[in-house]
Amino acid sequence: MSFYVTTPIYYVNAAPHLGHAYSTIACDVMARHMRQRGEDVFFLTGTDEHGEPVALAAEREGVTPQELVDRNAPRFRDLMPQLNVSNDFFIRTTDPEHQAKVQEVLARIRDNGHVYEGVYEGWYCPRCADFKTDAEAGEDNTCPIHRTPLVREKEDNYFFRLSAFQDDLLRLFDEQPDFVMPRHRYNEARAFIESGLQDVSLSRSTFTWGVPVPWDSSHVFYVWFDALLNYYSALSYARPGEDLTDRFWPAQYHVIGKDILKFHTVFWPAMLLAAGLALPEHVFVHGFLLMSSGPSKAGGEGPELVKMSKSMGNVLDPFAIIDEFGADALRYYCMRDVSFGQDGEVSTARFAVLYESELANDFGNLASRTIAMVHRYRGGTVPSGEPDRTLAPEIDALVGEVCALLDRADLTGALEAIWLRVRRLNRYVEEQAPWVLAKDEARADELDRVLVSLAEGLRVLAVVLHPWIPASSEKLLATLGAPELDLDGARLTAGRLGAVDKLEPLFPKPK
Ligand code: ME8
Repeated sequence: MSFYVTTPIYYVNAAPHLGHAYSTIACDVMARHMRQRGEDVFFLTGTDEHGEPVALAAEREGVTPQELVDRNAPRFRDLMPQLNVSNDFFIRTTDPEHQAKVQEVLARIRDNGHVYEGVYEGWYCPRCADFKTDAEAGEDNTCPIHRTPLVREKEDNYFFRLSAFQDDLLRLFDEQPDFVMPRHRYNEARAFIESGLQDVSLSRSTFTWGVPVPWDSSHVFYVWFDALLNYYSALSYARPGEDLTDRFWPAQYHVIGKDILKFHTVFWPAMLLAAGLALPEHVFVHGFLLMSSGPSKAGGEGPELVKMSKSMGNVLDPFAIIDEFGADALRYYCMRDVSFGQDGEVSTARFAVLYESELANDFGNLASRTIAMVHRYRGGTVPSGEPDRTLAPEIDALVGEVCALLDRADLTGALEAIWLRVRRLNRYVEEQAPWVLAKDEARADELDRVLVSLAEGLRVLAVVLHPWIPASSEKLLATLGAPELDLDGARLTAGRLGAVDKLEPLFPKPK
């Protein structure tokens, strides 16, 4: 089966921050997990490079928009290996192939009768690149997300007949109740549709930085229509000489933050219907990472790390964490401390607590102790006997639970299920007290059973945890001499392990 997952494509006029890392890590967990299930996976991320904000930023800096995006896009591209993210392609909306596809699809939408020429007059937020309806315009005509003044725009535009899709969209929401996840976001999107859809601008004519409208050279496409199509266009040119569209379209999951819900759950399916293209299975809308102190953050922004007061010690800088603790620690923390789908507060203090109590103590120590005991009591070779029958049902059930949870994109719930087993194995060590068994030759079989159970349990955990903490998992599996990652093998097995290496602490104390 194919599995196609996408992140939003990020604006290049600001630097990458924790919010961008968050969505990307979440998609990476899903992609890596599905690869472990043997699925044919394609994972896409990239940058959104057109539109007014980029044109204005370039003007301010005295460079061309192309120069600006060429300077900034690599910062996002370089973020991926830093996060140990396994994306299959990185799309830039300035790629000529993308632009040609945008023109092709939007011309088709026009040929299908869903585009007309008109005059737009209304409110616009340059930071959202969003035309706000009167109902959306906040008090005193400010942007409800950014709380900055909206601009009154009047310009000749081509319009997309969004209003004509109201009934089709409601039918989609009826027939596919998990089209938008989680449920409260489904309700929000549905309420927006039910409140009545207005047609939206498809093109802009007051600036030129965008994909040219093929039937009218004085217009460029409105940046959102250009950006959304990245999910479709990428498949046609990600692999030179090969078109992956039939293999991966439509996506199983578009993962987005709640700030861009309207575009993905209303505009996007309407556009696809208008173009006669298949609709994605799910749009998963996650919440915001919030920081408790410092200046309050407007809802549409990532945590404004730079603006926060370092003296308050609450700046969660992803790059500083990666430098000091490695990408796994950041990946784990983001997926663990904020329930995926909800808003949640993050802080350096909570990071430190979870790093020490869960990664270093619960998991790291379990690994160190187990490997050390295999060396101390059995010369570095895991005994070949059967693992403990009292442990097997609980450990062997894990992989099924994790698969079921990830089928619903419950990335936090799956970590919780895994951690119950980490704790179970730690209790097992205490209950069995191998150091006592080791003193009694007559109990050598019992000690063998405990050691093989622990080593195998650890192997199972490392396999299942791989999507969240890939580097540590691979290190541990290499130590155990069992590098295979497929989930079919994530069950306690006799005779699977043999000689093991020494293991440096997986999550060392901070310097
Ligand atoms: O909106 N917490 O780009 P963008 C969690 N180019 N996630 C956050 C976050 C936070 N505090 N802040 C940002 C755009 N994000 C458009 C998208 S898609 C066709 C075009 C994440 O650079 C979250 O995924 O503003 C949010 O939706 C996205 O970054 C916005 O990134």
